[in-house]
Amino acid sequence: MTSIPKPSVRHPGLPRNALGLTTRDYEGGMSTLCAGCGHDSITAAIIQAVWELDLPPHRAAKLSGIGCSSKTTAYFMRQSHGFNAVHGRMPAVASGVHAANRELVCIGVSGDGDSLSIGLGQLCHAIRRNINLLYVLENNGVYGLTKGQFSASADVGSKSKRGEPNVQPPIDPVLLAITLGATFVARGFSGDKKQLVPILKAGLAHRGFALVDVISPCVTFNDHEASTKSYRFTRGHRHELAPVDFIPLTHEIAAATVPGDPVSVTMHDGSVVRFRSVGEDYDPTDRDAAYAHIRRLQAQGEVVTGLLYIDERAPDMHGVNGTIEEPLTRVPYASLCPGNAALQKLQEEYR
Ligand SMILES: Cc1ncc(C[n+]2csc(CCOP(=O)(O)OP(=O)(O)O)c2C)c(N)n1
Ligand code: SF4
Ligand SMILES: [Mg+2]
Repeated sequence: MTSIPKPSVRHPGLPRNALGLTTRDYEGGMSTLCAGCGHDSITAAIIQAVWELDLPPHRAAKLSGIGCSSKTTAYFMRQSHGFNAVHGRMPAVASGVHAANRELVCIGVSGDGDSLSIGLGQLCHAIRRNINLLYVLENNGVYGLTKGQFSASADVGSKSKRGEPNVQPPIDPVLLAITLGATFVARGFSGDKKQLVPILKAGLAHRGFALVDVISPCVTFNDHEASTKSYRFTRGHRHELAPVDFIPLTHEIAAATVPGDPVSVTMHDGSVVRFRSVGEDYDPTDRDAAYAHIRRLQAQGEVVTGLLYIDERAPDMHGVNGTIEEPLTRVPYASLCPGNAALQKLQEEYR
């Protein structure tokens, strides 16, 4: 995807991470989105998360489909690998990337249109296979790029900018993912970077499919009075389940065992995700309870945010298929391909 390069001028005092890089080193091209679009705030949160994780840019692959949201992979990590797939087909490409090189950190960005209509089947099977992918769903309730038609995540009764009400029941990506057996499910708000950054870091550390649904208002087509995906509505109806801390392995892990700390989940790499209670008993490792809790608050008109469900025990796609630890991209061709004689023999068995 072509994008306008950013000027390389930077403040000499910018803090550097363990790799000696500043957040500016994790930026991409200049955004061409509308000023105030929630998607740009999510890009900023992704940049902050990968910078804090000391992720080497060449070890990441950015994948997306089509939409304003899907354009955003051009706006961060310009030194990473990238593939902008056709509409709704990002999960298939991500599956291929993960199959071929399991060492790459896959970051997928999609929209509610891209994910919940044309790409719904793709999303469901990527969840089912538990491919190792951070899947950021930038959810604004509309097809922003094609000028504001309702998407499948629009709530009943939510009105378009011209005043027509949506009458179709919505698909909630969070409930869908929990039902399908997703191993990491979270929801954030583009206007709350403080909450979103640790969620993204935990999603990146998770070994398996990590769905992060982010309410991301479309200021041009869906930020008016009668919209349930506007800045005002989301700020007024947001229910933060429990503040989330992500503690990478390199930090003081002992902090994870603070007395009264309700749930701490140790991730595969030894990092810890910690949930601090805010007065209600919420167990993000209980799938049925998580589903019921989200539904209950939804019925009260609340948009539940936070880390909603996590399962660090389930094997990812490579674990299920028993593939070798070494990335297939490093296996010599002669070992990958059995050769003509072996294939002929195999074919004979089916004659
Ligand atoms: C096969 C195909 N069908 C339809 C389109 C037109 N189209 C482009 S983007 C889009 C929807 C984008 O909505 P969403 O994923 O929610 O992204 P947003 O722009 O809201 O961020 C559609 C229908 C297309 N590009 N390709
Ligand atoms: S049309 Fe909407 S989603 Fe697209 S860039 Fe503008 S504000 Fe963002
Ligand atoms: Mg959209």
